[in-house]
Amino acid sequence: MTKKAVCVLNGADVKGTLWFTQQDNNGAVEVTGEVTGLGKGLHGFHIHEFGDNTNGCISAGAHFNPHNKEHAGPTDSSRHVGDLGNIEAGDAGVAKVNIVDKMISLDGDHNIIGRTLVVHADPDDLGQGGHELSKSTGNAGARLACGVVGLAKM
Ligand SMILES: [Cu+2]
Ligand SMILES: [Zn+2]
Repeated sequence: MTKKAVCVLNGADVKGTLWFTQQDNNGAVEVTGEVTGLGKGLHGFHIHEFGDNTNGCISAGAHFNPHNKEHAGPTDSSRHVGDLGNIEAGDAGVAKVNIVDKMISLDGDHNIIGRTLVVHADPDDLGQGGHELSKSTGNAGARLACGVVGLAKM
């Protein structure tokens, strides 16, 4: 059965709505939508562990990582489940998102529902930057906006 989820991002300047659709159990999840108010260029885009925004995006914790792996890029077989890579904004500060990801899920032990989607100030180096934070966060910088992923009406 198709499952659907939604996340509304609410930052000081950065806003967005992202939709998550999974056609079959354990199938790929399609992520679509738009994020506005960004600087031009790449911005780290991750699912963080907790759906807790009581202290803003900080209380969402680290990247969703149920198998205790190192941070990497979305096409790497060994990665955090939450590693969705980057989104890219154009001159107008708008990023159109269209990602198909095989690791996140809308059920089971990779379920992202109830966790937080975060958009960062800087590019995610996908674990390859050689910075001390590359293998944990991709050195993606501040958390510009976040929102909890919730079940959507079908
Ligand atoms: Cu992040
Ligand atoms: Zn990560």
